[in-house]
Amino acid sequence: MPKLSNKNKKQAIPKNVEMSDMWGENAGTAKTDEHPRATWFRESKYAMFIHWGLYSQAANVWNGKNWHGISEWLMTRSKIPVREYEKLAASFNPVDFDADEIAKLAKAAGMKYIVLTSKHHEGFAMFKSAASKFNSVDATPFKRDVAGELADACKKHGLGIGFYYSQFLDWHEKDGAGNNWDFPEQRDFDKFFQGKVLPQVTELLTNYGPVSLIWFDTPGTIPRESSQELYELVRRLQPECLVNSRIGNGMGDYSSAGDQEIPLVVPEGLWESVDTHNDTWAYSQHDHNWKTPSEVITRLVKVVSLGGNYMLNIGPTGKGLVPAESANILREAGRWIKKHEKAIYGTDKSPIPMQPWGAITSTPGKLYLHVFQWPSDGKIYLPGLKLSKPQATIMGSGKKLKLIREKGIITVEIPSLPPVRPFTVIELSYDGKIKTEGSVRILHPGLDNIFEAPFAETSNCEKAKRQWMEKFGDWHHAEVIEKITTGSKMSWNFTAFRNSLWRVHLEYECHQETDESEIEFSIGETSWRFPVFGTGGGISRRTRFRREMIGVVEVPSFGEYILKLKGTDVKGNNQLIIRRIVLESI
Ligand code: FHN
Repeated sequence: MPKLSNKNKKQAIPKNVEMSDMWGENAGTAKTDEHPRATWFRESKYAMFIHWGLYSQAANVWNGKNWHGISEWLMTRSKIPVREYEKLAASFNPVDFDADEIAKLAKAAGMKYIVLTSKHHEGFAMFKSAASKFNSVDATPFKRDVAGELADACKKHGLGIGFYYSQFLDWHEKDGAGNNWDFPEQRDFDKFFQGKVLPQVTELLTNYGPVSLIWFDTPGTIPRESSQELYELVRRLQPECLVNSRIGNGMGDYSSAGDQEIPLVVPEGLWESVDTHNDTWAYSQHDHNWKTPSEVITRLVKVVSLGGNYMLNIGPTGKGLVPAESANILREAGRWIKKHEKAIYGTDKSPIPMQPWGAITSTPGKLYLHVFQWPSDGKIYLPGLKLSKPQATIMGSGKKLKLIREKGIITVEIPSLPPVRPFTVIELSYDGKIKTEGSVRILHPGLDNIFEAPFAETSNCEKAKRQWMEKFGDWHHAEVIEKITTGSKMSWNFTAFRNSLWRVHLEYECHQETDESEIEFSIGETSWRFPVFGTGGGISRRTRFRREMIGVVEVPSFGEYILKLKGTDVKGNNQLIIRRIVLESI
């Protein structure tokens, strides 16, 4: 084992770590983008995350009480004393665990690498560790090295292996962060860091062959020197191994977005979205809220169209089995992915934002149009694109589709029903380089046209991101416009094809004190004022967004338009936030 430096200062860390520290400020944005070690990551697109540990056996029940939300936090939610929690290890015997089956499932799902929780916040290592006996080999009747078995299975099946490691929170250790029910006294973080974190990460990077990535988490208030030392350790032991941004202090090779966050605008640099199949990461016996195959595909494609990787989590049971519903859904989505692999792996982001009908992925000379909503007018519009000699076919059947230029906009003529379920992909080839020009938003008849906050021009108000939990640890995200006052202005440009009629919906959240504030809506010559109403509670606690119909508007003819909102009488201070405007086709 390499000698570990001792340059960290003894540092006391706060006793309470808030949920909001989980990935927040400290998780920064990673920089490595063009480095060759990132190539496999950029091409892979889809990965399996596995949350598996002692908490999986408890399955969100403790002493007869059911908990809801992320089950790997049971120890802290129930304030379970370390000695009592250790008993879970004494009975941990997941005889149904079969690393090979999990690797095969990942393959069938279309995933290219697996990331396992080698040690989550509970402090229990799913691998043989000389640094702590609290591990799957030494502390359980199971006596097996889970990380090792999975690494071997991944190698056998041509998948990458990565390890999640909680470097800051460790509820089992007196000096780790987070456990103030057993250890209320001041802690010596560096002692824990030198004595457990560095040795265990060294073990992970020494004993299991090439590791594709180390996935650190919840940096909280980890000292900069510790993040730095950890990063250097990874670089020294495995120069090709990637590190995510949750190592903390703005370090890492790529950025992990917030839990379950799919942004609307392309993030900077190399990035991933981490999602879970239901509303918990580890197994919870109460959670059956699985994302369907269509939802899995849609979420994957959206992320890929923004240039990111999608890592979707599964939570095996205490016996080591992947819940059947979860496995079946992943396989079902995988069948579609396999048929459309050229449109996913090795692709790049879309040249234009999400369209009302779906999302685009690209390779040089090709655009892949993933049609989530099949337009009833038989047309797919590609606003803002200039392509030389474009040709369109239906992916899979090779059936040619007619392309026309209608009023300067490339339009693909499609059959009345989607030939492939759940989604049809249209492959569009062209010569030379793609050019973007003019408005990238067109009102698409027959579909909901969504004007999202981050795409607005604003004055006297600001764009922001909001995040909140529904169930405990079940994060939701919204991109909004905030600080709206009287005189604030928001606007979105778009092209309309022809005369058309639209029902207008506004999605917003409004504090009770701002009830009955007044906003003006306009498109072209048409404008009216309407009230917004208190949506209850304070802003951004649980989801309080309300989508409300505010009127019907006629767009008179073909042309360029601007949709405008203006605060005409807004009460209170920063108590109205607008998420989006939707024009529903009538
Ligand atoms: O606290 C953890 C949580 O349990 C889970 O592991 C997620 C996965 O991204 N990360 C932390 C919260 O962001």
